[in-house]
Amino acid sequence: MTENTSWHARAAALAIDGRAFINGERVPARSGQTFDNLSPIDGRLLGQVARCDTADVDAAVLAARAAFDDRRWAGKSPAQRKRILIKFADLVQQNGPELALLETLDMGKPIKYSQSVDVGATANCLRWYGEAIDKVYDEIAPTPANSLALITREPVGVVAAIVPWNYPMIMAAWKIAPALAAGNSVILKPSEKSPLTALRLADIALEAGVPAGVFNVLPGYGNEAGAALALHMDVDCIGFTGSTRTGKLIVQMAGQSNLKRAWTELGGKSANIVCADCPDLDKAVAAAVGSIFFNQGESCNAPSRLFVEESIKQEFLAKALAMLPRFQPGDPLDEATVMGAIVDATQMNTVMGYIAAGKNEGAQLLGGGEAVRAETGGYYVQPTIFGVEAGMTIAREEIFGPVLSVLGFTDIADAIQQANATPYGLQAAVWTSDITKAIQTARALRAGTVHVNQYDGDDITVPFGGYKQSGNGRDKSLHALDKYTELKTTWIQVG
Ligand code: TXE
Repeated sequence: MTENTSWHARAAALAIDGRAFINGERVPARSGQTFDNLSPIDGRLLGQVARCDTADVDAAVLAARAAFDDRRWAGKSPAQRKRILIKFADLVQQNGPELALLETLDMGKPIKYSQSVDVGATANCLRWYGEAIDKVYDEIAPTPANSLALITREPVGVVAAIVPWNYPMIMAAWKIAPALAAGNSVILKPSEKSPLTALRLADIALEAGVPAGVFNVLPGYGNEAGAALALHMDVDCIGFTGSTRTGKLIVQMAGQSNLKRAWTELGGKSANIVCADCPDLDKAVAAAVGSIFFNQGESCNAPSRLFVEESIKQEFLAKALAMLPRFQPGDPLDEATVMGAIVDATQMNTVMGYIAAGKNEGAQLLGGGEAVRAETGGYYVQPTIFGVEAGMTIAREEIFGPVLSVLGFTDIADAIQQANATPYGLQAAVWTSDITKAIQTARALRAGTVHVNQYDGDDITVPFGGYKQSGNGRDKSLHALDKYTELKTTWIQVG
């Protein structure tokens, strides 16, 4: 049996449990309602998933609040929470093949990456915050001698995490790991397009020793379960990753209700600037192409705007186009596939709509541009490269698909001005051999992360998040703990 048939065989044998997870138990939605969970690989019905709404949110918040108030989790020492989170990470790794398969079936990414990237990063994130939490010290303020002022961090309480479908497990882990490490109770709402791994994470957390009520998962639609969480008067904090449009609603709903702390990680239109003095053109081409087509282009930090200095643009484009064949979409369950299916019909229509807009507005289609593999019943789009002018729709708006927009520039000041001319500010990159130019450009780019002479440098130790309408707050690194803790001052009279 080849790997390919083996993944197909495992997929056929997989039992899907789409029930919610509240207070340590799998339960149907209070209303009894479910929705169809379809695979973008072939349109196949994977199973029914609980359609949670306000009643389920109320039940989960009640359970989370009770768990927080009786301190069954917050009251554990950081070293105890550490042990449980590390066990949670180990179990994620042990269940890796099943979790990878669920992720691939649910959102269409290649199995090769679900295993190596998504499972690995999720386990690593849980382990990292587990290991970190008993090494974080509080502070004593430099007050007058007759006082002792302690500045301590306390968990914020009940945290809601609303996450998207592009990296379902990783996006969940980036929020639940620091929130749980800090002692909060958590309610996770996965995207309706990809709820399966989040539900399995809840089973695994319980097995690892996270007490009932501390971690709850509510699958459902954004305007039902999601909005009920954002509006809830007893949710203390909400961590959101998704579109800028929904991020604005989340912040509004937080303000309309109890002013819960609202943290957002939103869209991007990241600029990748390649100067003529780029130290390694082949590496720059491979990074530009590999990073936009990774995950079918469904990455908020994808470098979707490529700026190439005019003097090397033709050479660069020739090399980029030569790489397209290796990114042709294939069966996500085949281990050789590097680009899989678009998450659903709606998203594929959005992507194809942008491709049509590019053609209509006179952008130069250099490669790709077609939907393919329709005979599978799934949703696949060719890796696509357009030569564009600033101002065209596809040069400005986030497409969230495998579409690269290429622009030119004459000097670095021009490149910086164009790169910053966007409402987004998630990531950016500059390729140059000139260290002064690299640093000055990195300083001038308004983005949460600026890459220099690479694009994929990243790990859990560094913050991730955006400037401007790419959101506020930061996931990953010790800084993420700030979002899920309150600062308390305790002023003690001494003598
Ligand atoms: O995101 P949504 P969608 C961008 C990307 C993509 C577009 C649409 O441009 O094309 O968003 O994707 C929940 N109250 N990104 O529609 O709608 C929803 O159920 C509360 C960028 O999937 O923002 C899901 O759990 N919650 C991004 C989550 O919000 C609501 C990743 C994200 O969904 C809600 C994903 C509401 N009213 C998409 N409406 C990135 N930066 O990584 C929806 N939700």
